[in-house]
Amino acid sequence: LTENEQMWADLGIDLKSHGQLMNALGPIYRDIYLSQQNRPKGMGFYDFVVGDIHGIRVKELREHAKAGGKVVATYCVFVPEEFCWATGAIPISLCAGTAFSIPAAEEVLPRNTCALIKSSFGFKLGKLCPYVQVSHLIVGETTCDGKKKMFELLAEHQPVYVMEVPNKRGPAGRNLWQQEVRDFKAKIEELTGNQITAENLGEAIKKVNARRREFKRLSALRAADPAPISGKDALLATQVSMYDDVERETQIMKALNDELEERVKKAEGVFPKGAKRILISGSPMAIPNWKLHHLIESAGAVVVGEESCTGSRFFNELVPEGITHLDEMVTALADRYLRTNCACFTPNCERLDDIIGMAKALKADGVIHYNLQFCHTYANEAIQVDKALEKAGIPLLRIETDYSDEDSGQLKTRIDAFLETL
Ligand code: BJ8
Repeated sequence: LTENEQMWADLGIDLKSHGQLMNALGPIYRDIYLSQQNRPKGMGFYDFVVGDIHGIRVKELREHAKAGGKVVATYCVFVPEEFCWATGAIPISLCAGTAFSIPAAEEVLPRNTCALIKSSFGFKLGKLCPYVQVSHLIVGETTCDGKKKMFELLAEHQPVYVMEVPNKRGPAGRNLWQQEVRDFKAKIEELTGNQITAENLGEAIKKVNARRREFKRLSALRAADPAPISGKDALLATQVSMYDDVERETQIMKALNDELEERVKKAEGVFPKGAKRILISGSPMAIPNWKLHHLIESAGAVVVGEESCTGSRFFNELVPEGITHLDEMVTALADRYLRTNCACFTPNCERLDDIIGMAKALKADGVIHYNLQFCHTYANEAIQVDKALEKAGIPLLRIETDYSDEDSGQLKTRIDAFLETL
């Protein structure tokens, strides 16, 4: 066994299936990513990370665990990562973006469940993901019914803690969420044996904000025409930063942004000036889900932004800094997370404003609404997105898909036809 294989075996991974997954990912990454022209040098880090996707970072997490540290896994941007960093735990967002892990999940879950839920559950059931295996606690949320019930099943295999997210943002919803955030804080303190203080939480808030600021900077740079970076690369940076070390990511992103700034000054881009510009809006794209970006960019357009949890909802809102009283800090932090404009809220008008605001700021020619099949919240909200964009005069294409490649031909035809109209 290689060093990695030994580590995976120690973590209880099914080496045979896992080997097939790794063998499949290499060529996909080469086709989708390494085939791109004129990529920023700063993407080298991400190529390196994906080249050893279940190796180097897992090793770091394992060493952290061996030294007594905790690893906390999440699926949703509602879970406040600052509490983890404050107590010396490492938060990681789990992969849920491949069809490969779905057959294992379909032995248990109904087939008409969203691919993201099936993929995450399948990673555990199929013993395919070393990140799941290395985690001490999985934190779920009640954002949608499918996920909520899946977490009950997941809890039969690994410790799971579920945060309740309210359906409405009014005073009652806010009170509930404030309490949920305080309960989660207590849970993390209990898990790590470390107290959260104004000092360590203040530090954590600054660290996570610093990474958010670099992502906001990246987002602003993508407004340039020609676009200095492909949508695929920007998406990858977001996906990786969700499970990487927060300070390292800030440094890597800073260097990447410095490079992109130079490109913008020289009017250098990855697509010719005037290429059609697309904003994506909708369900998150968990790693390694690069399907829609790849289809759009293969058709000659460029993705300039993602109104998504693997996009703006991950970094747009900062937590206020400079508060010195711990309880006030926690209140401000909870309020920040409540401003995540997820379709699980009713109403969720703020999201419509975000889409229009981003489309204008990024000079998008059109919006593609991305909906995972069987995701009812986003599918129904898409009707309102449609109306709002029509009123704003912004063209929209609505796409519903999953992780398989079966519909690629049909999607390509629809995307080509949409681009023609822009
Ligand atoms: S804050 S978008 S990460 S819940 S796609 S599993 S909603 S059926 S992912 Fe999400 Fe948090 Fe909201 Fe963001 Fe359910 Fe829909 Fe599947 Fe979804």
